[in-house]
Amino acid sequence: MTTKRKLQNQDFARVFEDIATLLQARGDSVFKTRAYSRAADAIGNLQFDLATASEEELRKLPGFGDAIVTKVQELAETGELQFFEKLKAEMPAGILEITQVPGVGPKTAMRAAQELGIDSREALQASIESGEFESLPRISNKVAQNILRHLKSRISQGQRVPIGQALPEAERVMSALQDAVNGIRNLTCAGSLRRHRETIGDIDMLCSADDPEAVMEAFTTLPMVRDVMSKGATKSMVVMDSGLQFDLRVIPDEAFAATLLYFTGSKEHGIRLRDRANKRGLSLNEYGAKNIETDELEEFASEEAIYERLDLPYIPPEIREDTGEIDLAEQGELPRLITAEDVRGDLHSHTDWTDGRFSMEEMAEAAKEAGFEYLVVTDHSKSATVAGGLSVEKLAEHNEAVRELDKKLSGIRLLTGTEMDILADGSMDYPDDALAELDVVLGSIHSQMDQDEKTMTARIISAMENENLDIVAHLTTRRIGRRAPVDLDFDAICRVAVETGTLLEINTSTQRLDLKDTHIRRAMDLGVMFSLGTDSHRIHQFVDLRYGIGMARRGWCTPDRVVNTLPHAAFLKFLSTPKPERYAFMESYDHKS
Ligand code: DGT
Ligand code: CA
Ligand code: CA
Ligand code: ZN
Repeated sequence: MTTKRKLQNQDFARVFEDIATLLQARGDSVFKTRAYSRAADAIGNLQFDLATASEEELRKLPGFGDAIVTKVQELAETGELQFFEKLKAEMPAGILEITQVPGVGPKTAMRAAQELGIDSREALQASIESGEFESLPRISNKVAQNILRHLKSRISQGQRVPIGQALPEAERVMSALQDAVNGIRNLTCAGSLRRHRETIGDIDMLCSADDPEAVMEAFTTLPMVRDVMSKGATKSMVVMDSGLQFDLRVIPDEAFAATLLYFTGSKEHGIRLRDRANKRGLSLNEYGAKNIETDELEEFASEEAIYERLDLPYIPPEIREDTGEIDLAEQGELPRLITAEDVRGDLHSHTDWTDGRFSMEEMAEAAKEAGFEYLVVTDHSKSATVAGGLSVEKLAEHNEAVRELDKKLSGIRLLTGTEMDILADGSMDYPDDALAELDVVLGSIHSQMDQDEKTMTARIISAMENENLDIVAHLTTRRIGRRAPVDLDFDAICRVAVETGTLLEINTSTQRLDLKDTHIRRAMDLGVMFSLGTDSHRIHQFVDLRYGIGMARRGWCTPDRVVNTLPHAAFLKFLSTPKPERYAFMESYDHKS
């Protein structure tokens, strides 16, 4: 069973991006290719559905002339674009696939295809590994090895979907299902999504209902369903338009807690719990706990009750990975994990002064709306030329604008800041006196990301030794599924962070999630303190805090280790404390009051 698929904005954008790539590979003029990439960009920012937009609405969009408008219409009506299909057919296979790899532009992809017959990621990897790839013009060993690094990290990731895509989609599906059928209770996601892993294989949904068959019918006929893999009386499996697979099980109320525990996983955590149950004469299953001698089934009203039956406190889903949580829980020493409610301010944001899309005032209002009490405005520094980084003079004006707006607004406090490039040699992108003026200085690696581990580590350490640099932002620079992390000695950086009083950022942007869970856990052990930053470039991105909270919780992070859990006044005190004494300030602060 297949329903006809309605194109989403991202599908249109994808087609135009692909056209731009193919035209560039073919050697068409920049003028012509740019029209398509600009159209793709414009679509990325739209607030309405392109598939159902009127011609009038389309023509109002920047760069939407006849050529683009008719193509949008053809795509919306037929689901296909003849121009694109013909173009793809004329070009060597694999160009689009290979240009997805960072470091491989359309021209290189074309040469690789024509001269070396490279038509896939796998062929590209083989060609680099054999050294053949370096026979192409302008491909040095260093360039080739860098591409290989990206290639390997991409391949190892397989077909999993980033949580930033999976979670909103799961929420849309749940709300569509609630609307489509009456009498659904406890509708929830289990599996890796509930544990907040950074990528998701498939989505495991559970609910209870009076009429399971009506729920199955509604689920398998949701408008976003592409294929129904199986449909049963209480369990169905579908693939959505996005390609994500969803399972839904209808569970009797009395078995719900046990089933939720089972399907939340992880598998390894579940195995440990079942061992524990066995030692207590119980066999834990999806329905409850069966007494091994009497065969009698004990049922549970909540996950808490099951843990309690196993002589454990409740263990939050994010840390159910069998990495020591059960032993610690047994000793009553589980940490109190940070929550979104603990976070008072956002320490990383951009406006239209640089590469943000909204004015300072719009961003401030949105941050307030999202529940933040303070916001640091951290536009880019002068070397970030692609992002329109601010000169020293502009930075002074920016500071003034932040202070003016802070006076004007109520309900949110603004602080001055910068997201400053850490230059290739570890030096600062602004003079010290300009940095000293700012409330908060973030330092970021945005250039020369292919330095070797020793150079990169020394670069970051040298930046942390500057007394004006408060926070290292998105330390590893990875972009999930797109760009591999830089090479660095993480432990060495953590040690210097502690020595110098520098914070490491947990960047909550869905593209980055950097630091990630394993880093955070290690850094927690090494005594590091953190900041949370949404890195918002648009007003709707402040809510992405939740993804960083997921990562932080997976990293066993507690609120007392995150500086922006401090109320505004205490945060100002923190900032006015000399950098080497700031960790001590956090340690002595009474986080409970
Ligand atoms: P994913 O989908 O790859 O992102 O990861 P999960 O954790 O969602 O795994 P999935 O969808 O295969 O299964 C969902 C949960 O069901 C899993 O976290 C634990 C439970 N589960 C699945 N297979 C097994 C199994 O063979 N043994 C046990 N004990 N539990 C399992
Ligand atoms: Ca799953
Ligand atoms: Ca599954
Ligand atoms: Zn940023």
